[in-house]
Amino acid sequence: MSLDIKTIKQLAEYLESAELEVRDVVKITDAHPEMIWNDAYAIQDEIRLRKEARGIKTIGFKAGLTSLAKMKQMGVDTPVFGFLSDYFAVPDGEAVKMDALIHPKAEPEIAFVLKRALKGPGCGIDEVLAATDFVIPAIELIDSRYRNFKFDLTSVIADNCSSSRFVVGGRRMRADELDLGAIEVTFEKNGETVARGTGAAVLGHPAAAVAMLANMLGQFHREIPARAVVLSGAITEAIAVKAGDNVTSRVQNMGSVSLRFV
Ligand code: OOG
Ligand code: MG
Repeated sequence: MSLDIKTIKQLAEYLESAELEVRDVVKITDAHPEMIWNDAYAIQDEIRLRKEARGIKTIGFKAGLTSLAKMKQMGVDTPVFGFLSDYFAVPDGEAVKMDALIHPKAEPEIAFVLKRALKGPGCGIDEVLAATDFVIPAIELIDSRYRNFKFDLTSVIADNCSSSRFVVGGRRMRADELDLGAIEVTFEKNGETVARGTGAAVLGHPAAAVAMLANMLGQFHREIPARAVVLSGAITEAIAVKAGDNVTSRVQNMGSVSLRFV
């Protein structure tokens, strides 16, 4: 680590207040260019602890920047992970209030719900499929706390990888009943197709992103617990939304999931 614990706590407060007060902030690497990955994950963890101290439950994890489309869109080249708090989850079809968000973007994903804990290192696709209770279509709403949604890798990790809200819906399926790499996803905004992709866009297979997450957590001596929800990462680029918009992800054989914005 290159930052001391006091600075880590200050930066966690800086980023979490930006989220809670719905305002964008200057990215933290401007003042701390020496920051490394472990500093960034320590800040993210401190944000999680702040929330848990207020009674908010952590219900899972998200993998991010797991597709080429997203890495290109954001100008970074390595997958990352963040945590999911209980209040991030919104019901299928729900109206999301724009005044609680800074500049959200929506992206189609596949969510995994585990029946058994997963722990790296050495976790692969087969272990993930065996530990999965079911998979279900999801939309993640990301909302970077950074001005103009511009960041570098350490800044975005500290900011819990832009996590904000997510919804799951459509059909729950057993992961081994599907060829998740081959499933086709159509993402619509206001009834028009705005992006398309296949499961393979995410590291070749969405379960590979969950395995990567377990292996990354393993480096911190942590695991993905049983019952956790895991978002495996956007299959297409993220689409900006505003009040009045609605988005739907249609996933082959798995139904659809939607959100609207007011
Ligand atoms: C970082 C989060 C990326 C994904 O699915 O790729 C992410 C961002 O793009 O702001 O959630
Ligand atoms: Mg995402």
